[in-house]
Amino acid sequence: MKSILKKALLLSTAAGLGLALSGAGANAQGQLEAIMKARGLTEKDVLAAAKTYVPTGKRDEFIVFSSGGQSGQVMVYGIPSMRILKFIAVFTPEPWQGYGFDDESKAILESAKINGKLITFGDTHHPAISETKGEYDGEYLFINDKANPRVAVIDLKDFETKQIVVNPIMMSEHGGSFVTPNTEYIIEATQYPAPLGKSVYVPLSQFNEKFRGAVTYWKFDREKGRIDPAKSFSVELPPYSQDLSDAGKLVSDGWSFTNSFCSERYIGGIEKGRPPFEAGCSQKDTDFLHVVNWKKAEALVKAGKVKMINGHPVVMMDTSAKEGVVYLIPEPKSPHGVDVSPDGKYIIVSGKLDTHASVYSWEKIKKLIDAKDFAGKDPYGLPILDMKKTLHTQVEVGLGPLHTQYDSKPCVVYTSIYVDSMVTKWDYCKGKVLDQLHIHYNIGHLMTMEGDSVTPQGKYLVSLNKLAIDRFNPVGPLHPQNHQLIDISGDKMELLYDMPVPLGEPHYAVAIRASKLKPLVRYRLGWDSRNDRISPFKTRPGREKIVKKDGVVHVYATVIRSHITPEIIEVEEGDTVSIHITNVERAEDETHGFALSGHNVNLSIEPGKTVSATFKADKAGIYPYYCTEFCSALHLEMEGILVVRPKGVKAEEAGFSEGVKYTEEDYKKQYQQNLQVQKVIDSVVNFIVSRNYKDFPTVVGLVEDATDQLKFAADAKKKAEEFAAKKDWQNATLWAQQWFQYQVKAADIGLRAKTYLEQHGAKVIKK
Ligand code: K7E
Ligand code: CUA
Repeated sequence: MKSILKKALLLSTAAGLGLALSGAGANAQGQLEAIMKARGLTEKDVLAAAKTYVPTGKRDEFIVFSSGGQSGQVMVYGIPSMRILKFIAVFTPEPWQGYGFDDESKAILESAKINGKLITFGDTHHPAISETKGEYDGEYLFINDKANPRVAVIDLKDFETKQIVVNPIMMSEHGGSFVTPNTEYIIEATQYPAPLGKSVYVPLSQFNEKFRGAVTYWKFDREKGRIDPAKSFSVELPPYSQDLSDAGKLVSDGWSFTNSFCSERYIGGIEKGRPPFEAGCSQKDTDFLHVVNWKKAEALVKAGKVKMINGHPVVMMDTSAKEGVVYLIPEPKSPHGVDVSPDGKYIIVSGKLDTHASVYSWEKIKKLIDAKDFAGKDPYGLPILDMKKTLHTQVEVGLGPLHTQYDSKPCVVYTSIYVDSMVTKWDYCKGKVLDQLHIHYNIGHLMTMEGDSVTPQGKYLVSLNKLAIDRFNPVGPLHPQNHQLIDISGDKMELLYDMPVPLGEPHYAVAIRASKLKPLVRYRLGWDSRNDRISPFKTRPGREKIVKKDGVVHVYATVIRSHITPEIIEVEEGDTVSIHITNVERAEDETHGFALSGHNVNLSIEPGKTVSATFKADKAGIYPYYCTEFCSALHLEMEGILVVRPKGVKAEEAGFSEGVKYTEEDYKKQYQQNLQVQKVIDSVVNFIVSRNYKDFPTVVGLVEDATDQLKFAADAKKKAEEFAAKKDWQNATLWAQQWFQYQVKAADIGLRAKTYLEQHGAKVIKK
């Protein structure tokens, strides 16, 4: 460690790592050197650590939404730390969030049945963030299910899935979700051809005549935050095995682009000695890029020039050929990704079996279309443009190029190279390679910050890899997936971090500047978050009740630290029970869970939320229920019993027996203690209200919560005094103890608020 450079590097790195260097500089440097030596770290490692480490309490600059592949979920993590923040349940039940367990979210999964079958997984591929004028606006997220053609809507106010729509005419898809620049539509394109409609039989011999592809434009109703299937439509395409899609932007707005990889229209049958799909689908040197004028298609739908298939309007190919909706452009062999540049002027396509990335010019394409200058027609009458006349350039980027993402620097792009396992950085304006970086191993998609918006943010790139092989500690034959973080701020790409993903194949991801997201911290009291409305089962504290209506026992319950009300629910064997629980907390992060023994009931109830669980109590017995989140010191006591009486057995008043017999002395002791505690609370309250606490929303929330707890304390105190007046020392003491419980909670919250104010420099406003 001699060179000055090295020393400077170590010092700056140490500062980045948050080590205090002032005064103890030499000491910290010595420590850092010792750690590097002991752990075998190079300077490059330490620099990478400094670039990715986010100290405790600090937050990430970008938030990533990654496909969770076969898990049917979406993974959320931060950049540069790569810390996972959440898995959003979408197509698959997820117990922690109660998704697929509460009645409200079960209804979402049930609305997405296919031919009456409940599908409890999804093969998620491409997340897309809603856009306004081509910029990510951070309001909604969409994701597709390739296996069972469906698209889901996630609201980024609470990161919950609100809707799943089933494609009415496709049997599989892949080219979704991609949004148009103002999120007018969410694009979903087929993958494997099939007759349009739902489960239509046609013999394979009629493949060319009856099998079809399509692209669906799902209308997004921003007011409602939902897709409007009634205003959505599709455009019929030839059975070419369509692949990825992208929406045009700015100059190419109103158009969309969809690849295909089997314009050979080949059908396999390896079991009968026919060459397999993979051979048959790569015979020709080119496939077709579909260029679709969706604005024109939209007008044709409005004019009724469609065929209704399964109740859904489809612009058929003959109409498209006549009206100029679909154009085809040859593209090199078995392409995969198609990515429109931020200015909308170029479309980059990569052929998996080629070494080139092809840059098409929108200006050239548009000129040919306007001049009706076609090179020919396909068997379905769709016009074909001359490939050479539409190309801006082709660049040799490596073997097996897949996807391309844009940098903040003009003309700079990154393409994933599958076979060579690397990222190629190149200039698509001048058509030259700038840099190449090997990754581990077999990259699929790659993703830059806001990289498919009109204003990419540069800085970082994530490589989403298919294999992890030797990167991590082995965990059996099923390896984790690997996201690799790459620094793209300089001329050379630098690999910074490997992140194992133990979830599913992460096909694609999108990253948004964290400051654009404005999620809620709590719901309005009684909120049904799955339907975004006040729940008809909202229950206020003190209004809990059990009522039998139309043969169903409805339990209107509340939860708050540290009890579930009611604590005893008694029903008869065979009863249908519907428990509606409202979390009446207003405190941040005070979620309660609800698990009931043996009935597959498991709920997550965040502050303000109301959720329901309906089940049949079909076997007599004693079934404990409890809160599953360690929410307070007396969390284990947050319990209750479902008593299921055998049929015909009369209800019996519970024979309550307390463990301890309390005396007047016990009561007085507890009472005096509580008065002392109240003094402590009063001093904390004084501290808070004498500061400008209203300037701190977090503290305002805590104060509201503490005020609630103190109200409960006052109620309990009153009850204790009433029993004391009757000389019922047993009940008087128990209520005095309950009063104390509320005081403890209020004090706990008050102290949190006080600490927050102290740490955030609150000012004294009155003495
Ligand atoms: Cu390349 Cu589905 Cu976009 Cu996988 S996809 S990699
Ligand atoms: Cu609520 Cu534990």
